[in-house]
Amino acid sequence: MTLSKIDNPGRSRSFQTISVIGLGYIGLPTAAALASRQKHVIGVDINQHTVDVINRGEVHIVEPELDSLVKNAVEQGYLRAVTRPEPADAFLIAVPTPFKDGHQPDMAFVEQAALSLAPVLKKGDLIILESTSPVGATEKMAEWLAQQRPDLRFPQQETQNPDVNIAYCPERVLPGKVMVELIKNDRVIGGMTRQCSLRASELYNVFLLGECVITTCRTAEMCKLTENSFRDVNIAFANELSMICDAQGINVWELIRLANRHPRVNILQPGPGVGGHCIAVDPWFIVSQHPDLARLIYTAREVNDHKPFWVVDKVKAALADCLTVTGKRAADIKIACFGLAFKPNIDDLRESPAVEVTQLIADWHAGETWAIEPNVTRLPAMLADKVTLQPLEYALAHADLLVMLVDHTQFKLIPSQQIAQNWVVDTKGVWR
Ligand code: SAJ
Repeated sequence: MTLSKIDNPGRSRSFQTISVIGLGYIGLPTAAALASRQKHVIGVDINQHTVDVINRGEVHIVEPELDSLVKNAVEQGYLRAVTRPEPADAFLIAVPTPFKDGHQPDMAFVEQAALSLAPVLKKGDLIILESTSPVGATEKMAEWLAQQRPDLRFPQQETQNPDVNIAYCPERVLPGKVMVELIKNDRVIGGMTRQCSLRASELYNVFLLGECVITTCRTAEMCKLTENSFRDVNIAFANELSMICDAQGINVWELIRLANRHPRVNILQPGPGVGGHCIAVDPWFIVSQHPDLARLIYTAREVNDHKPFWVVDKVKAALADCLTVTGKRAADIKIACFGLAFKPNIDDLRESPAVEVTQLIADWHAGETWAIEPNVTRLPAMLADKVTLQPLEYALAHADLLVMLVDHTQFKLIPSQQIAQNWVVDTKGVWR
């Protein structure tokens, strides 16, 4: 069901102090959005450096508009950061949920957050889990809390009027557009009970322009996993097509453009693989709970994870051809990798297939491997000793083999006549 602002006036005064646990790329923007609505926000993070940076009114992550919001919130006294939870009316948990060996979800940070806030919980509080989680995680968290606080009644014990309300509300924001999407996107609100959902909606309506759509916590957990798995499966389709088209001598980007003129076809874009902290991780949460049923989701992960290796094989073939034609030694060939970020026009290199491809090339290639990444000034540690960061113009003028990995705007603007190299592996169809 959809909850309108009339059902749920939202600008409620019932949350005076709100605690956000985990001040990363979701928690900090959410804390800043709440503080910008004159709520007193206590941000909690186990990392002392993060806490110090925020308390100086600065940010430790790059996201448009976030720096000014945090600066204002700290200066006006609406946001402060600490390392241990303090009493609040609502607790919003946005800590990482990576996977362990065998792609099993690692809920240790959620458990740690729940155990650390349990001592300061009081009757009337609301707890919201935002971290991407396997189905059943919210109920598990409620069990951990109930074990710590036998003096309080939780929704699994008292469905009508529990002392503490608990809900699962996944974040759905796109890196690079977080502050816009945080406010505009609809929210899926999965309360453990209907009352829990209503309380959680009231909290989000402090800053939300989108709608709060109420469901159960298990459906909300699955909804988040579904959204990112949907995207992963669709990108895998594009990546698989790109490999088939390459074998057939067909331009995959032209093919997709043509196929997408069908009114019911909308194929995504192939690339060097799938990166980021969500799409390459979340589908595993479904697979880990249903290895026998999640066959398509599993295969999509395999296709996307395999793509960097396929790209490296294309680079190896291009180099072999280059050596044959020029008569040069491999040690004399300079390979320039364009882009390291996990997607265009951001500076985030974590879990990036472009970094993986560049690393694989540098590990194997006898000559120099260069990276061209206008969004960073320093290479990540795993590339630092074997790859050189080069300016765009220098690489275009001096490299022998170009590998296009990320379609940053700067790269798309390079006129094709400026690309003099005979050997180009273009994973994004930019220089076709
Ligand atoms: N990619 C392609 N081809 C495409 C689209 C994307 O290869 O056509 C690649 C990108 O280059 C990148 C990866 O997929 O490597 C992921 O990029 P993305 O833009 O699809 O998604 P993220 O990881 O930045 O953000 C996603 C979003 N989820 C969906 O769009 C369903 C975002 O809304 C979520 O909040 C976020 O994951 C998250 O935190 O879960």
